[in-house]
Amino acid sequence: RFSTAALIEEPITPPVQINYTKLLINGQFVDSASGKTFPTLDPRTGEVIAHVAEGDAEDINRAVSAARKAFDEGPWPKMSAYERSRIILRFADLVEKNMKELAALETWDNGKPYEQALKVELPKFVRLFHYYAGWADKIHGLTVPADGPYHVQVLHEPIGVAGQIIPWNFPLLMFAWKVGPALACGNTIVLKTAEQTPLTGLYVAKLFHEAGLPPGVLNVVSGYGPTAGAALANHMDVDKLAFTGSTDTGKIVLKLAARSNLKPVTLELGGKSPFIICEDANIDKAVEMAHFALFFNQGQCCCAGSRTFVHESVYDKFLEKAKARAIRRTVGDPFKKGIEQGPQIDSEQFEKVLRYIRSGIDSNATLECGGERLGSKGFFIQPTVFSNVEDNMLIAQDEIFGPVQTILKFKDLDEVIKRANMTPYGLAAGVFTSNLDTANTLSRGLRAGTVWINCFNIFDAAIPFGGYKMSGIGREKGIYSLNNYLQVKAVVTPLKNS
Ligand code: TXE
Repeated sequence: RFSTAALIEEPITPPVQINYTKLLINGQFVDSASGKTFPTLDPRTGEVIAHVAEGDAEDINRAVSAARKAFDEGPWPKMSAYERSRIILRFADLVEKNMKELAALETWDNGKPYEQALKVELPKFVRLFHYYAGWADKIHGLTVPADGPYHVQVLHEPIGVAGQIIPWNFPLLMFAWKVGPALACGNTIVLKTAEQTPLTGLYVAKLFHEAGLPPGVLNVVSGYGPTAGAALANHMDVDKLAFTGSTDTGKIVLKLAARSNLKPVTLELGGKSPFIICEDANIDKAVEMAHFALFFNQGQCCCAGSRTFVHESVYDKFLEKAKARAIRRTVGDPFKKGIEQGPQIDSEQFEKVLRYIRSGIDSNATLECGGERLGSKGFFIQPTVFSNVEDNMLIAQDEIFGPVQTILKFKDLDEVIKRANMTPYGLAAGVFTSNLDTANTLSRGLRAGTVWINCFNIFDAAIPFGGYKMSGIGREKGIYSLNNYLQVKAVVTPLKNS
């Protein structure tokens, strides 16, 4: 029943060249200290796109030294905030000029639809840097009243060398969420990209240097987690760590940070977000939005609406339409126009998703559609819908991170709030209703960092994002992210020095 017309016979040649595959340390592209490289693969075919320098602990040391020097000796943290903001804006202009190449590189390395990369993610990337460039010269401290004859200033200073570890599902956006606020506050950075998607991070870091960023301020190291990533989390000279990835790895980096120098850590981790469709919801819109909430980006979103709770009175109608929508989803070469879904990122994630699908079938959820790989090449999976899902099934508990919608039935609000919260995660939630009281009750009752009402996946630069419970620590984007990258210093002076 799925159209395989769009599937790959011959993959479309990406309209971009790969120019940057080395590590970017102290403003220079360099080989890794060990001379080793690793392959990055095309998820459409599993074939090698390029060999990239493989950074490990020694390269992290070199990058941290460069970032330390750039922080301690300047000019970046001491430069006027206005100048810093100008460099960030110039960078954003260069990204705008190179949007097509960047989108093509992102699609090639990650497998996401080219139109999504070009029309959604790159504009959001640029917008985020505009937003934080705007903050750069508006970050300031306070004076506070104290008991006694004291003048008390509270200074907000950059925190120092920031270590940042990002995942592969949104390589460019995760770069922006991390780098934008850190630079606006005057910090220097060592960023480790995900081993599956090293290409766009190197490209944009190069553009940052063209825009006038001084050497050593932004260092990008490609490499694996247990080597390069762990070395960064464990480093004694890194002053702050920001991580996005799985909850298990989040625990590892938090331990490394504690064991080394107690650097503060922000974590943006996994989720199992509820998407709740109430009896008074506009069903057609709810179907479309629930579909988008789960299937967007091949289902590889930390905030994916991966538990679709539907009120019993509209359940059958919703299910029929949700299934029809999933069957209509266009899957194929992400470079092809009109394709909604590309391949999963790699064989590991592909196998993981298929394992969860088998577990759903074994636990007697009803497989409404999909359930298998699509084609014989690359990592494509059929859009899959399960109904009659129960809370205790693995597919309703674990983060599947793939195109698998699980539909559950509920009777009343108290019940659905309780069930929606019955998870170690708390990243996001969706609510579909036309009743204001219901919307208010649910948005107050759900323990999640974001509640989208009659919408989903709204990622404005100004809106904070992050998780309750095991979905993370801290918030990114908006004004909240600035605090992650600032130290607070109280300076106390007697009013009269007598
Ligand atoms: O994640 P990891 P993986 C979830 C999703 C997915 C699962 C596994 O469920 O199926 O995690 O994906 C680096 N020290 N999310 O294995 O391992 C790694 O190199 C330091 C949710 O890809 O967490 C990469 O740069 N760093 C998520 C980053 O951590 C380490 C996005 C993420 O990889 C490390 C991705 C170590 N010991 C996956 N081990 C989200 N929240 O959006 C790995 N890394």
